[in-house]
Amino acid sequence: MASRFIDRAKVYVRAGDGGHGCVAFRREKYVPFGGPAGGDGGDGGNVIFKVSSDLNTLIDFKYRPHLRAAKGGHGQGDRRTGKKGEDLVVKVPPGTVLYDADTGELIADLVHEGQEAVVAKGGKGGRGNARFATAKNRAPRRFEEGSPGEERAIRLELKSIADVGLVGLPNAGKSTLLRAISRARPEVASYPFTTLTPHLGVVEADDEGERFVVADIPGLIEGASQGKGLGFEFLRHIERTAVLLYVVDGSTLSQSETAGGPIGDFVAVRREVLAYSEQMKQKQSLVAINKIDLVDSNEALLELKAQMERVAGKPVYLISAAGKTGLDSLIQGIRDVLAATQG
Ligand SMILES: Nc1nc2c(ncn2[C@@H]2O[C@H](COP(=O)(O)OP(=O)(O)OP(=O)(O)O)[C@@H](O)[C@H]2O)c(=O)[nH]1
Ligand SMILES: [Mg+2]
Repeated sequence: MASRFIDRAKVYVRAGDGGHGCVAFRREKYVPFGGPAGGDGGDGGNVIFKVSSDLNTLIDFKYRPHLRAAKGGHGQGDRRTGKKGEDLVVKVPPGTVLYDADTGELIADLVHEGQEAVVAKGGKGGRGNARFATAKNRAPRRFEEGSPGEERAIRLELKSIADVGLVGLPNAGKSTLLRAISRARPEVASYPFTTLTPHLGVVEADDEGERFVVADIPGLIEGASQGKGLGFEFLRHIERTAVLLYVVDGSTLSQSETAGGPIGDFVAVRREVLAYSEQMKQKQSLVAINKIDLVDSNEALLELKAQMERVAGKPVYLISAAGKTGLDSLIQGIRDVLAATQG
């Protein structure tokens, strides 16, 4: 299934109305006029948007443009309060910015996993007649209606979809790397084309809250720009990232001589990426040689690094995504490049 990557949406949200207060009287044997016993209405549910890194596009909103939270229940006799309307919690991907569609006002910038914003408040439940009894009026028939839930149109924008795009052959370990450096959970498997849709992960780059967003896309193969494989179409998802990170499988170094090895793989992927668009040529990039845990010779690795640096003309990092080695300096390297592109 080809998934569409949607980065803008407009939705109409409506919080639940508050329930009405109730007018009721106690009915007791031998008591001609029981006291007022109408309970309050329950509050209406809120509409809440909440970040979940399970999502990476706004596509769900295309199919669900109207979102409503539940109404509060009406009050009942015996002073029973109406049930509170359940909140409607709507998941959005990290990096979703919410605006009031009518005024343009910024409502929230939702970045962190679990971060949430109440976008429409539920109405208050009305008071029942039990609350209006006074010494003078022991049998009030007065009650309040619940107030209506807030209603508004909201524009969602998935901003800076990612800062860094991962590119590489299928099986290079892109998804493993994203899992190792963020809380995103793209599938990982030992066969090519495991990743079929883009995934985003937020990398916490330091303790001061600096972070960047990394996009994992399906692997690219030679001839991708002529339509081979899957990956080419997905390059558009990283067209707006500031930085590309080439992920190269370093373990092919110790395998047969048949393929081009890590250098040949890098050159092939870079050719496809640059064939995609002029924009790709403007991007800063870095190279990570992955799976170094599978290479026995340290000497061979350093040799490969030096060679790769000559061919790529960029910083090259030796990492093991699975073994979580070399990741701190890679993250630091990405930060430096990002800082340079922003500054
Ligand atoms: N030994 C070792 N294996 C790794 C490492 N990184 C990834 N792998 C393995 O390589 C295989 C492919 O990893 P993925 O992360 O799915 O690769 P991918 O680049 O996302 O692949 P596609 O989604 O198909 O493009 C899996 O079996 C991983 O467990 C590593 O650092 N060391
Ligand atoms: Mg993958």
